[in-house]
Amino acid sequence: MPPSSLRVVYAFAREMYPKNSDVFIQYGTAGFRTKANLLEHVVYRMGLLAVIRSRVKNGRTVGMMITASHNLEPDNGVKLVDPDGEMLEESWEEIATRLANVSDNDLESTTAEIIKQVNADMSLKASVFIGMDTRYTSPRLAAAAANGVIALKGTPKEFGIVTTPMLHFFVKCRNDNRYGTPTEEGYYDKIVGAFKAFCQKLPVFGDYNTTLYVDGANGVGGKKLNIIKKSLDGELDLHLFNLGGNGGKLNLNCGADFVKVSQSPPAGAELAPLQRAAALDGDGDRIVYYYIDHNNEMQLLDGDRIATLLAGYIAELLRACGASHINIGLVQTAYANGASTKYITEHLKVPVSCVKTGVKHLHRAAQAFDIGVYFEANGHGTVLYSDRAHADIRSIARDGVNVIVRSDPEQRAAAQLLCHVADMTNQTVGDAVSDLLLAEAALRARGLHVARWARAYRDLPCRQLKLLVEDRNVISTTDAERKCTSPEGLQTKIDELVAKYNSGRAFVRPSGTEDIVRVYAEADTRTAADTLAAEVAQAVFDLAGGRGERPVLPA
Ligand code: G16
Repeated sequence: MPPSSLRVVYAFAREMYPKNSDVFIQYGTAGFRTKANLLEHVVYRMGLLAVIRSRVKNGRTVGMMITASHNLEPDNGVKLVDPDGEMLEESWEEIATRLANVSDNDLESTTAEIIKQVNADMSLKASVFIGMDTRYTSPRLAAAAANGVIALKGTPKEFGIVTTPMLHFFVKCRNDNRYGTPTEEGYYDKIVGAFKAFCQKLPVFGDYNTTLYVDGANGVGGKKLNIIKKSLDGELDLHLFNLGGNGGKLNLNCGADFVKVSQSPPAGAELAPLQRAAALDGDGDRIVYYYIDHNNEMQLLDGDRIATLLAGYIAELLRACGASHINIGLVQTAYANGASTKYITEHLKVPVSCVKTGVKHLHRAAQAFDIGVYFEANGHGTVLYSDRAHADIRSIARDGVNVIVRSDPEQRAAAQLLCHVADMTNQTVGDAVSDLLLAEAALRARGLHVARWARAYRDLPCRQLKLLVEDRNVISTTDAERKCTSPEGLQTKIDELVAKYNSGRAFVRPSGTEDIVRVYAEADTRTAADTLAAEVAQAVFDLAGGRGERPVLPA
C-alpha cells in the first residue's frame, strides 16, 4: 500500500478509535481482556495485526473472537486465532502487546516496524474471520475489528454471534477443506452428525440415560445447544437453563467457572438427586459436569474427570481395534487434582505431562502424542489426533487393514466408533459443545451412571481463591507454575504451610484473564484444604502487596 493511503488509515484510527487510556494492556492467557470501555482501540489495532498475520501466513485466513469468555458482563476481550484454528503463536503476543499500547502518534511508525520485523508482504490478500459472544459491548468491538481489517485492505468476514470454538473451527475449515465446511451448518453437520452416527451404532444400555440438564451461563453456548437440541433425534434429551432470558446475567452465579471455583450448583438449577448436569462458560469453550447427591451435596466432575473419561474410553477403543501402536497421552496443568494424576498414571497407565495454564500450552504438548488428550481442571480441553492416528484408524475402519495385521469385524467396528469420536471432536481448541457430546458418547458406551463415573477415583479436597494485589505481575513462577520465584520469601512460606498438611499442595500465580492472583490448595480433608488456601492467601497478601481486606482463615 502506498504511504499516502496508510496515512489516511492512521488519521481514521485517531478519529474513530483513539487510545483514550494510559492503562497498560497485556496479551494474557487467552488474548486481551479488560473492561469493555478500554478496548475499542485495542481491537481496531488487532484488526490491523490480523491482516499482517494473514499475509505472513501467505494469505491464509486468521480469526478474531470478541469475547471475555468466563469473565463477567462488563469485561470484554479479543482472542486471535491462527490459520490451523489454534491460538495465536506465542512469539506474536509481545508484538500484539506493543501495538495495543503505543500512542496514537506512534501507531503508524510502530505498524510499519512490525510489518518489517515479521517480513509481511503487504501486496498479498488477507482474510480475517470475526465472531463475537453475546455481550452488549461485542457488536461495537466486532465493528472495530472489521474496520481494522479493512483499513489495511484485508477482507473481514463476520459470523455474528458464535461460540469461540466455532470460530476456531471455521478458520481451520477455511484453510483446510478436508476438515469441514466453514459455516455454522458445517459445524453442526460434522460434530453433531458424528454424535448421531455414534449413537445409532450403540443403543442405550446399563445405567446411562439420555437426560442431561445444561446451564448455559446466560451466554452463547446455551443458545447454540438450543439449536442443536432440535436435531438430536432423541439421542440426547437436553434440558437447558440460564439461556440469557429473565434478566439472567452472563456468568453471574452460573456457568462452568462459577460451578468449579465455588464448588456449588449454578443459580437456576432445579435438579432431582443424582440427575446428571453440565455447565458451560460464557463463550462455550469450557464445560464441567455435576450432580446433587443424596446428602444434598454437589459432586463436581471437572475437566480432570472429563479427561480421564475420554482418555480411558479412547484407550479402550484403540485396544479393541488392535491399534496398540498408536500412543495416547494426557496433558494437565498444576490445577489438576492430585488424585486424577494418580488415577491416570496408575490405573489408566497413560503418560501425563504438566504444563503452564493456558490452552495454547496444553495444545502444543498434546501434539507430542499420536492421540493427545488435554484438559484444564476448569473444563477447557479437547483431544488431538495426529495425521498418522487418523489415517490408521480410518484404514482399519474402512477395510480392516491394520498396519500390522488384517483386522476382524469386531476390530473394524471399534475403529468405526473411534472415527465417529474423532469427528465429533473439535480439534482446534477446547469446545464445550463438542466435549459434551464426547462425554455423553463415552458414558453411553459404558452404560455409566454419573455417580459411578464419579466413583472412579476420589478427588482430594481442594480450594481456589482469588486475591487482589497492587500489581499481580510481582508474582513470577516456574516449574509449570507450581513454584514461585518472586516476591522473595513467598515460596519458602508456602512450602512451610504445605508441610503442615497431609497430602498438602499449594501454589499461586497471577491470572492472565482477570486482575487477580489465583491461589490453589489441596489436602486430605475439606477443612485442611480450606485452611491451607486461606493461609497461603494471607502470605500472598503480606508479601505481594495485597489490596482490600486481608483474607481470613475459615472459622
Ligand atoms: C482462558 C484460557 C484458559 C485458562 C483460563 C483462566 O479461558 O483459555 O486456558 O485456564 O483463561 O486463565 P487465568 O487463570 O490465567 O485467568 P477462558 O475460558 O476464560 O477463555
